[in-house]
Amino acid sequence: MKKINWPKHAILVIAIIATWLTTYIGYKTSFSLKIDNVMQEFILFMNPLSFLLFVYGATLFIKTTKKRNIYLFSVSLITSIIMFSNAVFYRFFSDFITLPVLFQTSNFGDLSSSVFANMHVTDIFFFTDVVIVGLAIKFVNEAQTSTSQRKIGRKLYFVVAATILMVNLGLSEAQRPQLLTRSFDRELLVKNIGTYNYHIYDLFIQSKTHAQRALADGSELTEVANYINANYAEPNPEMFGAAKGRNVIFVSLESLQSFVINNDMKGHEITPFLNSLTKDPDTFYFNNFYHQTGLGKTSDSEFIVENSLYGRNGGAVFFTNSGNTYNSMSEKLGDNGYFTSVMHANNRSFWNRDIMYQALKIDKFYDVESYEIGEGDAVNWGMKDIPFVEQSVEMMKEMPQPFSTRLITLTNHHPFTLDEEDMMIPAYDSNSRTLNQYFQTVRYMDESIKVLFNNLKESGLYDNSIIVMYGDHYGISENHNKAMGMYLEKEITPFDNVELQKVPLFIHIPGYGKGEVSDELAGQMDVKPTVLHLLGIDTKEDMQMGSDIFSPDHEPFVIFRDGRFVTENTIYAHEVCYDKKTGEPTDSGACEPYIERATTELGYSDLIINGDLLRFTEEDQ
Ligand code: GP9
Ligand code: MN
Repeated sequence: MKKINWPKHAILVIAIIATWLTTYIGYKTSFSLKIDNVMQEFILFMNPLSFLLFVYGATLFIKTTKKRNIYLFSVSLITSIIMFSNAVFYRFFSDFITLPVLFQTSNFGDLSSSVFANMHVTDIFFFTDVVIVGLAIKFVNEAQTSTSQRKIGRKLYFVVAATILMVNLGLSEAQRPQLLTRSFDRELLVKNIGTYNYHIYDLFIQSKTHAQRALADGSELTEVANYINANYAEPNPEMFGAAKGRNVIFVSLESLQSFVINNDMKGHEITPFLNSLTKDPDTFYFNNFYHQTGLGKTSDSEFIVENSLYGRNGGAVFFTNSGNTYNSMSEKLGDNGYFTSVMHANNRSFWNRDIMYQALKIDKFYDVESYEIGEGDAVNWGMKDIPFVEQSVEMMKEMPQPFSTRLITLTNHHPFTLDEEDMMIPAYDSNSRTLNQYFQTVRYMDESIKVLFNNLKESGLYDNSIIVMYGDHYGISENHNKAMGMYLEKEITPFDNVELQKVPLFIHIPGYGKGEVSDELAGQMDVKPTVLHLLGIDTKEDMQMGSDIFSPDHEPFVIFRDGRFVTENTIYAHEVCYDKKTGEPTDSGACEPYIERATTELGYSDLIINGDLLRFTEEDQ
């Protein structure tokens, strides 16, 4: 090659462009990232850039050419190894690497045996940039800069890099609000902030978790156990074992709030099937039941139902503490001969479910790959609920019995969109499109539950099963208070906002005949002990915050993740104590004794999770 004089920093520019393009082409060829619009494609294209500018940019601080070149070459090599490893991992797990997966020993067996099988010759492509950088170092003869030039240029360079990062984050936030605070999906993270930034983010979250865990030694456990024992509620002898040996079919009713049950919207019944269930002699319908989720939304509801513990205050516990030891309902059911699973037609990495389900000892996850999504079967976030339940029942027929499964519905999810042919009632006409459409998607979900019941009956599974259905969290946020006020014909106060956190709970026991509408004040925390007791499984030794709703000792006290709470006579919200009957602020003395209890209980739950304390109970056993 003829020696030409290249501009200063030519190698740096070549390295950045080479790695940038290699990464982008890698995205397109090795991962199936769903891109819905041009903006998402643009974000995907730009997302490696800010990271590469920063990391490669460190060469601007290195004085000698030799060291600079070694650094550039190493960066290109490391980024290539990261992309290559993710590609190989993705072929097997349809997911990106997260640190806990590398540390979970149970995964390692799978990993090492499949790593080689999943390498392709074409993966050499990932190292294209390394070759390019190598050649550039060898053949490019770049001009040198003076020290003063260097300083000005450097500043400008990092301002540009930071600007690109900001633009990237801004566009991502617009596409996916709360992407980083809720961290709901690795695929979304990679699509929006890029693989490299994602790994830094993952490292940050995981190291925070590890530090807290390292400081715990199990001595806190006694205090927590004392609190839990003191609140234990003896099962109701009449209900204990009432459904012994039966299959359990949980249904997580997406975004379903109680205000629609036995209610109408301009004369249209919103949930005709669920309404009929409230009057059904085989059903217990709980109309004074609250969700207790935080930022982790659906995943928090799953966490609560599985563990009878609170999710985390910030971020989703499914992400932050998937490496913990738990004593989950699924594990207990497994120990009692049950085959346990979750059925949900979404990608497996969403909410980190694939990893967390291993920690919860769930035998199988029927994710989107288990479903056939035909023409017209998808809307909004994915598969429609009706084909979803139809195919789920088909798969249930094949499960070893007794089984426990959790169907997670999806159609009634924000922004509540529906195909014309699935609209069974008209939209509402407030100023909130969200609320207007909500009634229609709820109506559709109700229909899917009817299909579920019919298909279970046809399959022969119905008689030997119980069906436990609950709303996972609110669907209409406080941003829509005005429209909500119009529908409910009242002004929505902080008191009403607490009341609107009521979600339905149905426990349907075919053939039972003594069901009723119960106004026992309860929350999602209570589901685990209630259901286990129905199956005749003891929970006396369990580290759980809830208690059996059927128990005569069940305490009517529900604490929200954010510290608000509900008692028999009061509601406490934003430091105001409300009288439950009038909805008006009342003497704070009425709430006082519970304020401390709420703080203590949330604190103990956090202690268990942050310190991974249940690992110490396992060691005891
Ligand atoms: C995603 C579904 C919805 O798989 O569970 O999650 P959400 O946004 O409701 O937490
Ligand atoms: Mn949800």
